[in-house]
Amino acid sequence: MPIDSSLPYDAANIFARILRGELPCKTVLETEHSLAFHDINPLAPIHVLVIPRGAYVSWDDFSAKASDPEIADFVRAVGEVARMTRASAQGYRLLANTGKRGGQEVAHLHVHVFGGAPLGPMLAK
Ligand code: DGP
Repeated sequence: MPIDSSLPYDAANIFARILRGELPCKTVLETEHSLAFHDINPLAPIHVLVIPRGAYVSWDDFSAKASDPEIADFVRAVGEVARMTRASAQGYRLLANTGKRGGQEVAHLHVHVFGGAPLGPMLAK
């Protein structure tokens, strides 16, 4: 069920639990303000999630409230993941589902990094 990204941050969400070490993940990259790990249900040969360590519901929330160092770290982490996984070698896709209509299911900002195969059209009509 997609979430409403205008809701207050819920510290019980799955990614908050991963950040606290309460749930495991397959880590790809750790930085001061960000964490990247493999998606539990990969939709492409490379499917990594990049999340900020801070408590931000969505891209909307993060872009409005995060500090410049957090934003810089996060953007660099996404790029670093694309290079580390070799997704960048042949092209890749970034996706940040945001809010109900955007299909966001976990209420902690995450950017999907997809790669490793031709990814097809952006959206199905
Ligand atoms: P979205 O629909 O954009 O909110 O994507 C949520 C993604 O999170 C989805 O691709 C599956 C992934 N996911 C959900 N639970 C877990 C988990 O416990 N561990 C990991 N690694 N990924 C998860």
